[in-house]
Amino acid sequence: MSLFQEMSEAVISGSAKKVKELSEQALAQGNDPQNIINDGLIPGMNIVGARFKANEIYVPEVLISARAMHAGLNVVKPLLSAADTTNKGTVVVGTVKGDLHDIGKNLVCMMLEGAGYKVIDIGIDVAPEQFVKAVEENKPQIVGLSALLTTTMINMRNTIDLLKSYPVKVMVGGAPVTEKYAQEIGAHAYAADAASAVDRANELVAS
Ligand code: B1M
Repeated sequence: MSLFQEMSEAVISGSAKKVKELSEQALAQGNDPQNIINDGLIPGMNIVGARFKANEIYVPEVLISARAMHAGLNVVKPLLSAADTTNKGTVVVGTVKGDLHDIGKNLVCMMLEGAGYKVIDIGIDVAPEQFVKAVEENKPQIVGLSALLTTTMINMRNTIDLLKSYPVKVMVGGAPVTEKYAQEIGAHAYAADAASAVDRANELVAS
């Protein structure tokens, strides 16, 4: 079994200690931090997602795997952030109201930081008014909204409506979100994954 397969298995079995050790080992072997995320950590979490969907595992197991995935992300995060120290702009990022999913959002934050943005992560279950407050306080160029539930996507629209009078661009993403939905609710950009979020942010600050 390859190191990345072992890492995926450790995410699936929820062994945070093993995921941390394997992530450190992968870095010591000279692997790119982004490959560790894309080829080791995310595939494991994808399998967890499929099993959760098929009712083969339940919320506690998913949480244990999520914690294991975070243990790996914490190992690679400093290296991603060190990759580029230029400040390309400020991005306020949060998961919308009613939604507690933060793994994808955290990845997006890490990738943006790694690409040279100042990221203000305002957390999960963020009400539209809290996004507005963060915009007033931090004057970002971009606001990033994440949603993982079809029931909370509506809060992207509510947030965008409130932000219309502010000079910020809004980027949206998350598993149920599509390009079409992003256009319908008036978002300036849609990103399907964390790497594309960096591309879209670069386009938004250049426009
Ligand atoms: Co939840 N959950 N969950 N869950 N959970 C999903 C999303 C679900 C699809 C599982 C399923 O049924 N198949 C389903 C949603 C169904 C739907 O709405 N259509 C679901 C459900 C139903 C629920 C609960 C309602 C379950 C319950 O209690 N009965 C509940 C809701 C809680 C709430 O939020 N109010 C719930 C709870 C949980 C846990 C707490 C157990 C846990 C979250 C832990 C945490 O985040 N700290 C959890 C998890 C882990 C999942 C799955 C298994 C994995 C999500 C994940 O982290 N994926 C998920 C199933 C799945 O997606 N396969 C599921 C890995 C992550 C890297 O990907 O988040 O998609 P993702 O992020 C990607 C892209 O989407 C994108 O980039 C990221 C990196 O590439 N992206 C952006 C994300 N945000 C972006 C923002 C951007 C740009 C790109 O710009 C700003």
